Order: sequence, then C-alpha cells, then structure tokens
Amino acid sequence: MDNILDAIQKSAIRIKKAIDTKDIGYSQQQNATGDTQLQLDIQCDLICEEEFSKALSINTLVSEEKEKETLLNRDGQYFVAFDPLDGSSLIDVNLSVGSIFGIYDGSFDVKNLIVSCYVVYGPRTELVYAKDGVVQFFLLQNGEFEFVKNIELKEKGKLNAPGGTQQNWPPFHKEMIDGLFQEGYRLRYSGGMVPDLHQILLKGGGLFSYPSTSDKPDGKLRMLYEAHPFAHIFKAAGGDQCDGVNDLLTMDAKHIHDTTPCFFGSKYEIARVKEVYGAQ
Ligand code: P6P
Repeated sequence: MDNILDAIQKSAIRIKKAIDTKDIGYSQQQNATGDTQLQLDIQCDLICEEEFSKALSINTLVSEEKEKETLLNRDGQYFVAFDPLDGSSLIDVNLSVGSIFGIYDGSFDVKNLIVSCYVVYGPRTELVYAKDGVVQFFLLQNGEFEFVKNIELKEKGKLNAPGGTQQNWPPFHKEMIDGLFQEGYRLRYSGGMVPDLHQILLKGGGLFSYPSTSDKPDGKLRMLYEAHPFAHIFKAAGGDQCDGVNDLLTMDAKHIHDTTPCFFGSKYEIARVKEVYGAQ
C-alpha cells in the first residue's frame, strides 16, 4: 500500500509541474463520458499510469481518461480508480483543479474501498487522505507532503455548493437549496468538485450537491473515482453522504464509468437531503 501512496504523491508533484508549464490546447479525442480531452488530461493520465506501474501490488487501473480498465499485475491485490485532472476546463481561467483516487482491495466493489485520496492544485498543492476512519491533511512544502492536521466536520456547516444546471433541477431540489440560502448558508461553487468539496471540509461543513437533473437523470459525477472516494472521505471526517435516499457506500457501479446523483456534507445537511428526497 505504501508504494501506491508514494505513486500518488509523485504523480501529484509531476501533475502540478505539468499544469504550470504545459500548453492546455484541446486534443482530437474524447473520454469515455464524451468530454473532449485536453492534451493536459492525457498527459496527467500518462503520469499517473507511469507512477502506478511501479507499484507491483496494483492489479488493475480505471481512469476517467480511459474507456477500458488497464491490467498491470495479474497477482496484484489492489484496484485503483482515479480521475487524474478533475475540472481541467477550469485551468484556462486559472481556477483550482484536482486529482481523485480510490484504492479498492480485491475488486472495485464499494465495500472494498479502503483508501480515498485527493489532491488540490491551487495557490498551494494539498493532499487529503482517508483510511481507517481518519482524514489527514498534507501540504506540499519543498517537494514533500508535510502533515498539517486531521480533518473533522462540524455537525452543521454554513456553505452551500449546488451543482448542476438550475433550470434542470427537480422543483423539490430547488426548494431545498433555496431553503438553505434562506437559513443563511453562503454560496461557494466553482464548478470544480475537488476544490468545492475541499473548502467544505476545511471550513467546517455545509452541503455539496449534484442531483439527478432532467438533462442528467443519473447525475454527472462518476462513482468509482469521484462519488465513492468523496463519500468515504466525508464519512471518515464525521460528515455524511447519500444519493438522495441511499448511502453511496452501499451502491455499486454497474460499469466502470457509471454515474450517480450525490450529496456530501455535514450530518445536519445530509439529514435534510434524506428528509426532502425521502418524502418524494
Ligand atoms: P456543472 C468538472 O467538470 C466536474 O466533473 C466536477 O469537477 C464538478 O463538480 C462538476 O463537473 C461541475 O458540473 O454541471 O455544475 O458545471
């Protein structure tokens, strides 16, 4: 396992350099979910694959940037799902982006998710890692990720990060989101899942939502390498998560790029989501 975490840290340092120097023009390719790939998306995917290839304990990789799984070591124990550069379209307006990793033991069944990790590339490069019910926060300093603190969410927060196109939200969802604003919650949404969730984790809590919408009935965010890792992190930080009704950590993906509606936050806000969605 240590060699996988080492690969993640080495990938993060290389990706940060690539973001700071690489041309961010578009390629002629699309990923499995139809997003036109930046040359940088492809570059960052290659960086991760190169670093993971050195870890003989890895059996299979799933990347947002590749349609199919990549077998590395037939006898490997761990299955790694990752989004090498989430929110890459924000780079050309100089907003923060991130990488997301889920490490599964034996298969990509969500019950086997044992370590979740993300990296935020912003004014600073920061890494958050959840294992065995603890969420640790690291800061890149002089080429090393230095431990800063453990992250624990408050029972109730004050930030509201509502994803998706509002005109495509179900009316009851809009009413719930507006209700939080009427209670004094503050809008914090950049369109980058990693910095938006990082802010909620570090500022004590709130709600991030990406619901089922009329244009994306199964949600937009991918289960294996976006929803499951963040559900794991929020649960470990003392918060909660769901798909509106169900615990995301009980819902297995039907295919490697499967998506789901998802909600992450403090316990108070997730209880509100379950109350509203449960009544529909
Ligand atoms: P919308 C970025 O493209 C992404 O996959 C996530 O990082 C982000 O949370 C979401 O899409 C934003 O989607 O529809 O709100 O712009």
